[in-house]
Amino acid sequence: MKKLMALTVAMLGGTAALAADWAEVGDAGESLMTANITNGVGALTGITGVLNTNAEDLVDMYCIRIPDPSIFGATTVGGASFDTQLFLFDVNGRGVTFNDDAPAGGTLQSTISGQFVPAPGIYFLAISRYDRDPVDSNEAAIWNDTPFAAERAPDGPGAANPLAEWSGGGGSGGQYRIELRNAAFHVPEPASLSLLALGALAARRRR
Ligand SMILES: [Ca+2]
Ligand SMILES: [Ca+2]
Ligand SMILES: [Ca+2]
Repeated sequence: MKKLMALTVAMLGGTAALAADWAEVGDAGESLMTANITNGVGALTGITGVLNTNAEDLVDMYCIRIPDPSIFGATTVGGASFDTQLFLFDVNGRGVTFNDDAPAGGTLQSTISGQFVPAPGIYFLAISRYDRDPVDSNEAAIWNDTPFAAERAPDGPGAANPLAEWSGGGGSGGQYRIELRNAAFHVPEPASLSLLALGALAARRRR
């Protein structure tokens, strides 16, 4: 048993060092079906990509995991030089939270938290060039435009409905880095799988 515990500690120690950014692959899409799926292990510390002003590159969407909503956060403050918007959707495409200009004020970049995230799990994070906004199948806005400097749960006429498409013009874009706090890659961490395997092994030994 002592050996098993030492092995567990070693694996946890090794996993703690696993943390990385995700770099956009190709051009991330703007729907659940075409989003970049972040594959990796451990903590997802950020996402780097580009919203190209000279292309139809108005929205990039990424599939991530949120292990603990109470400490989750995402921001483009300090990570982009253009006017960004950040959105979070659930796996059914329904809006969770949104911010245009960070609530702290004095910036056109965006910050969201886990305050409106209902449970740990898989979510879709989207960045857009202001003022490209998500709408439902009737072209009703899922979020209102204002107030700009507030993080809000869906409050538009289409608030209750899933994302169908995006609407409105995009201002200039550029390269960005979305800094993430307490987010994880889409796939489960191997540590939790290993611990499950170790648990199963220990249970088998007790028989
Ligand atoms: Ca892109
Ligand atoms: Ca903004
Ligand atoms: Ca907007």
